[in-house]
Amino acid sequence: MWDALFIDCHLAAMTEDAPYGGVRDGALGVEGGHIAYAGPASGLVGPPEKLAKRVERLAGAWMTPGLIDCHTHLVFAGERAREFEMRLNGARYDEIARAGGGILSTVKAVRAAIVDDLVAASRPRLEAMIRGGATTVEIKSGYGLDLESELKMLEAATKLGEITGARILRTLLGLHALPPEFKNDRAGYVRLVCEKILPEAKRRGLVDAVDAFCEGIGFSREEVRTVFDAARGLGVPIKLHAEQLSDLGGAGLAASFGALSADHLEYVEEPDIEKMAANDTVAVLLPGAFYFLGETKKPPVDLFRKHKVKMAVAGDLNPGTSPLASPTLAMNMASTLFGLTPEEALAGMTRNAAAALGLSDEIGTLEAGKSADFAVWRIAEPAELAYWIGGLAPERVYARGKELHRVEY
Ligand code: DI6
Ligand code: FE
Repeated sequence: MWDALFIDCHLAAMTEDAPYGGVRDGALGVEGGHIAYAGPASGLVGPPEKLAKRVERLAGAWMTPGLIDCHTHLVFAGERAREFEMRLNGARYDEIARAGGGILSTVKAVRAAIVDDLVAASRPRLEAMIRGGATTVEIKSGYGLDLESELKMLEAATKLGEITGARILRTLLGLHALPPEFKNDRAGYVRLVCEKILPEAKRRGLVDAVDAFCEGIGFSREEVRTVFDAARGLGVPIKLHAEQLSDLGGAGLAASFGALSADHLEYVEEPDIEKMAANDTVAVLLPGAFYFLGETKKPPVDLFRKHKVKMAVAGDLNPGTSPLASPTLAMNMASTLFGLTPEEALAGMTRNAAAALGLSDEIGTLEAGKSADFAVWRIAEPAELAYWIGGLAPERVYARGKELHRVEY
């Protein structure tokens, strides 16, 4: 007997066998937090009440895999809305920085916070994402920039998963910005990350991947290579912020290390895309930052298609460049700004996002054996998920078979 059986619904299973992996008049059985059955209702081997302890009728709703935001900086303290306001009132960047704005203002606020402060500040953002259909969220550190504060951020991310029931992946983003105390010692900071922060985060079981900001205003390819070597030595998977504002060849470097993903990629060139294809490195597109910064150079979506590089879509939720806590709005932006089809946008927040986290066996599609992570939407067609410019929300959200969110209409 299954724990639950959902019927009177359509599945956008996001398997690759049909558009959206679509199954009209589908059914989904759940047992022990996993999917026991996902397919046509006509394939059920008996009357629903005989198959499951609980039968849920969804009145023609669509079911999708739980949405996966595979790139966020969701844990932070303080705010930067005032900075946004100053900018729109005509303030220059150096004036904002002098008034205490910019990324280092977030670092200051994070360093002053305790873990519970970070959890309290970040929880509403995570819950907004869950109400928007997210069941898995990757969260990066990178606003602590010292041992204690980076660990604090990773601990806060861990706690948020325990509190909300969402699946949280934690990424150490030590090379995000140069902390003020290392202003004249870049190599010293890279050593601190490689020799102290990463090994300690790993020893405490707080890290699922490593990331870096490879950019003129961030860290060089050689600095990034040093942290990748350290990650490889510890067996920690690799991701990279690459080619957001310029081409430093970061995506190619990441691919050569077998990275799970290279993210942003507005400025990536074809040879590095070929390296990504050869190493199955996912291209994570972040339209929220592109939108918020008013960028004009788009990521080369046609080349990703040509070389069959998987495209994921993520929110990049962060206080400076992408205050975006809506997975479906990220999908809409991926379609309207970058030209992804609605099906590609949904694959980008399900199947391909799972690949970007190394979790393809567990989440990302509705298939027997995978975790029972799914969302239920009152829509007529799956294309609606990328169509609405905000305002769309699922009726129900489940992770590991457990209900995280429900509204009755
Ligand atoms: N790229 C970005 O655009 C953000 N981080 C990153 O690696 C900026 C984050 C911030 O301004 O707080
Ligand atoms: Fe980012």
